[in-house]
Formats: sequence, structure tokens, C-alpha cells
Amino acid sequence: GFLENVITHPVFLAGECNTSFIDQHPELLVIPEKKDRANKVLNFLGDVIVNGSAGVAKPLRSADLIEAAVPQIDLFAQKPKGTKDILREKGAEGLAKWVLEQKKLLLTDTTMRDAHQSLLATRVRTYDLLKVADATSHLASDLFSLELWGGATFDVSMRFLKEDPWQRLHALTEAIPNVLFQMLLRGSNAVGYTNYPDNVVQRFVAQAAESGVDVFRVFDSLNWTRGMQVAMEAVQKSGKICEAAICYTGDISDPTRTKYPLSYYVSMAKELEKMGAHILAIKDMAGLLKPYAGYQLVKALKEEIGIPVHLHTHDTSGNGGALLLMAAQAGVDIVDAALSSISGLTSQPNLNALVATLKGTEFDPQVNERGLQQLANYWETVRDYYAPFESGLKSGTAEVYHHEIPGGQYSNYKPQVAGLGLIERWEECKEMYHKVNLLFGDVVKVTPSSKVVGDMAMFLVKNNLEPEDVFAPGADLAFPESVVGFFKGMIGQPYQGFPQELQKIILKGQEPITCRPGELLEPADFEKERAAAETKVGHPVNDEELMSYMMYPNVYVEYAKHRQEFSDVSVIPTPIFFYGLEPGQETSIELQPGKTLIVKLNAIGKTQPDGTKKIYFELNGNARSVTVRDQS
Ligand code: 3PY
Ligand code: ZN
Repeated sequence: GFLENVITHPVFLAGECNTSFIDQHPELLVIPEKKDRANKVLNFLGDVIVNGSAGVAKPLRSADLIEAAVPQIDLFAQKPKGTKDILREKGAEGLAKWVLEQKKLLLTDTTMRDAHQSLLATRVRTYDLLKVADATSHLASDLFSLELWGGATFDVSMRFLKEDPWQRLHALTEAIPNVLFQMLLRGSNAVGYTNYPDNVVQRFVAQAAESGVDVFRVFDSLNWTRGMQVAMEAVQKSGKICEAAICYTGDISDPTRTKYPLSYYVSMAKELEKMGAHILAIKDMAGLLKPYAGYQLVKALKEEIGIPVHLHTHDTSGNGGALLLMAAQAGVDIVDAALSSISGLTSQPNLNALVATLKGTEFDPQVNERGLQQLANYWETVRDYYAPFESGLKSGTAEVYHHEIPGGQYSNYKPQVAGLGLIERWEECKEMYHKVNLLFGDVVKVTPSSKVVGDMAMFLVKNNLEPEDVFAPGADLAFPESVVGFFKGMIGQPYQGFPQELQKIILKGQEPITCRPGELLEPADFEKERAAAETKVGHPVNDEELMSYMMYPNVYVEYAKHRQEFSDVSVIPTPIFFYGLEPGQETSIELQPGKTLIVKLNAIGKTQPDGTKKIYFELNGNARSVTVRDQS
């Protein structure tokens, strides 16, 4: 199609255009063998059947997993109006004002983002989100927002799930037109682990706003407000809601923890209000905010600032529910919680239990209690599909007040530790996380600063070192790249600065920066980047894909190649996607509305001398086979 349009174009035929790009890239004219989508899907299934899924050490049997029942809704009923309608009518400031006028406690449901990032290593697939999206729109219409994008989901969807995060956003937007969509944005790190040039952050925000994000929770991993400014201004410019976060660490109720007292948070909140935040978030990423401390913090903020306060916590200690009640008592406007079956532990506190508790009180959230239970029941079954990604934490643990590992990192740090062969030393790795935090001067730990602390902790444990060994004369250690970048100032400046002696040791003579890293980074030349991306993937790259490429160049290219080889795998039911089929087992895959494949696995051939295997399927009743390389 595209190529034909080019070579039949009058300008092209007249020889008036510069075709040197085509001359220099003869590979453009090699048209790949046309494979139909069904065949690509069979190739993917064959590969899973033979080689399993990356990161799944102990696969389940897909035949053991039952299909999750989607709550029944009246297909002809109109979707109730919700907060998205209020934003459309009143704009961002009007919406913030509306929030302040509500006596009821407003709720954000994090099930579709942080809850699974924190419990299931971010692995929840678009398939399972989309299946319940319509029902969510009907049954959860009285929520303040759904957090369903950003954070680690952007990276993981491409890297491990081989799906397009933008496509997820569009599909959800179509199904849920009434409730605000919320994302987590890491300030100058956008949805990555490193600072990007300002124009990349600006363009990413503008694109996300256009593609369906309504509420941007913006934070800086060191609470360095200068690192938030570019992103906050971009959100304000987009007309969407700028929710700026103070990241909570330490313990304001412990007189021995003097670095981050109540006054520190209040003054940061005032600054964010001045910078134009519509809403202030308390981002308690590790669940360190104890209930009484939470009361004190919310009360002080409500007295000192005029914008709504939105509390985010993790239930790692088991005290999360108590915190939310104390916060409600202190006048918090909005709180984050997760549907019960994906709540608790390193995830958010239990939304359904909170709703039940507040019923009949002045804070009654006035939501559809029965409907939210039905949604929770759906997720209870879906959670089983992701069992290999569970962190193994069985109960709340007060140990979090000691190690301070964020909930969203916990379910990732453990497999990383296991990947280094250190799982037997897991206790030590948690303790080292604590020691490294002190070594670094007691820093705010949230992506990406939390990753730096984790990398250093694993580095020390792996090399049988203690923090003091770093100072040994002549030690000359090869520190992890992220640690060097951090001490160089490449993710910003920590509160009260870096420990200087350590900084000198780690930088080995390199000069640190004290300005905003974004000021030093060359602005991206988007059309040049697009051309580079197109050359790598061999097809046109649209504006959204370009942002995927800007965030994660290698991951995006790998994803795009996977998609060309295997087509859009997000349509495959999750148990089959991760665990494949057994001989005799059948599944149905809806490629698009009205186009469904019935796939049955008949047999798996023996490994051939060339290392391949033949997989015999039945596709809509017809025999089909694919050849797969056995990677074992
Ligand atoms: C993220 O940045 O992904 C987080 O969840 C931080 O808490
Ligand atoms: Zn979180």
C-alpha cells in the first residue's frame, strides 16, 4: 500500500523527488513474505508451548485456570455521568473546586496500575483490563479516578507483555468515558528511569493528555521541586489536572528522625501550590506514614494550603486502612485504595472495606458497594493467572518501617535479588537497603532513586562488602552505573545535598552537576529520532510510538519487531499467553470484533536435528502447523 502509493506518485514518476534514502536502504524494497495474522499468532503460541514465557520460572497449567466472570451489566443502559464529565464542564480548576466542596471522601481505584505493579510485578495485561472496562465504567462511576497508566506499566507492557501502552490507553478511554483517568509521572524522568531533555518531557505529557490521561500525578524522586517544574507546566498547558506530589519518607512522629519533619512537608506543599498544582498528593510510596502521623500531616496541610489533598499509601505494614480513616478524620479530600482482591500488603489498602466502614458516616463515599464487590470478584479470579509474579509476602510487616522499600519496588527487588543468585541472602538484601539509605544520607526513595539504593545494596551484598568497605583506602570499586549517575546529579539534587566524601569516592574525579540535568541535555530532534526509529523497525512510526521510542529506544524496537513477527499478542487470553496449551486443549482468540480464531493444539513434534520442533494445531477446524526453535 504505502510503497505502491510512493512509486505511482506523479512526483516520483517524474523523477523530481530525492530518493537517496531508498537508494541507500535497499532493504526497504525487500517485501517480507506476507504472513497472515492467524499464522503469526500460531507462531507465538508455538513458541510459548516450546520455550515458555520470559520471567516465568514456574509456569501454571492454563487448563487449570478458570475464566473470570465479568459482572453483568445492562448493555443498553447509558453509562452514568462521572468526574470526567465534571472536568469537561468545569475545567481543571473547576474540578479542584468541586473536590473541595465534597463532604464525602473521594476515592481513586489503583487496581489497574499501582496495585498490580506492587503485587504482581506490573504484569497485568490489557486483555484483563479491557474485559472488565465496560463494567467498571458502569459500576465504578462514582469514583474520583482510576489510576491505570504510567509508573512502571509503560516499560513493562512493552518489555515483557509485548503490547503497546498507548493502545491500552485508547481502548480503556473508549470503554470508560465517564471516570477520570489518572497516571503516575516521574517528573523529569517521565515514565523512565533517567532524566530526559525538557522537550521530550513536554511532548510526552502533551501526547498523554491528548491520548486520554486526565490527572497527572507528578513527583520527583528526591522531592526536588526544580525537577518537577517542566512536567507540571506541561500538564497545566494541556488543560488537564496537575496533581503534584510530596513523597513521604522517614517518620514525622519519631523525634530521632530529624531530617524530614512535618515542617519540611508543609513547606514543600506550599511551594507546589505556588507552582500551580491543582491538587496536592501525599505520595507515601513505601507505606511509612503511620496513622497518627498521617492525621497530623493531613491536618497541617489542610490548614496551610488551599488545594485538595489526595493521599496515596501502601499497606505493607497492615496499617494502611487505619491511616485512611485517620486521614478522613483530618479532612483529606481523596484517598487511593484498591479493589479488595488486589489490595493489601505492598499494594494499596482495601477499597471495599473502606467503603463499608465509612457507610453512614459523614465521609460516606456514596459509591456502588455491590458493584465494586462484583468488580473485586472478577479480579480475584484474574489474580490467579499471575501467581508466578507474586512476591511471596504473606502478611503485613512492620519491617517496612525499617527497610523503607517502596511497595512498587518490593515485588521487583525480590526477583532481581533472585536473578543475581542471592535469594538465600534476601534478609541481608533488605537490611542492606536500609544501610545504603543511611550511607547515602537518608534519601527519598522512589523511582528512580529507590532503584539506585537497590542497585547499590545488591552490589554490596553480591561482593560481600559492607558500607564502610567503600571508604577503605585503595578500594577502587566498580560502582553500578545508576549509582555513579545519581552522585553525579543526573537525577537531581537530594535534600541537604550529597554526602561529600562518598560522592568523591564514587565519582573518582568526575565533577558533579548541581543544575537541572534537563538543562544540559540537548533538546531532542524529533523528526531525526523518528527517522532513526523507522529505519530500525522498518515501518512508519506514529507520534505515540515515537514517544515510546524516546522513553525506551531498545525496548520499543524489540517490541515493534516482536509485533511484526507475531502480530498483536494482547488479544490472547492471559493463561494461554503465559502458559500455552496442552495437546487436546482449545482456546478462542478474538483478533478483532467479529474475527475469532478457535485454536486447538493437536500435538507437539519431536526435536529435529536442526533444533526445531513442529507444532500441530487445528485452526477453525483446519490443520495448521508451525515450526519453532527449541531454545532449551
Ligand atoms: C513508580 O514510579 O512506578 C512508582 O510506583 C513509584 O512509587
Ligand atoms: Zn505507590
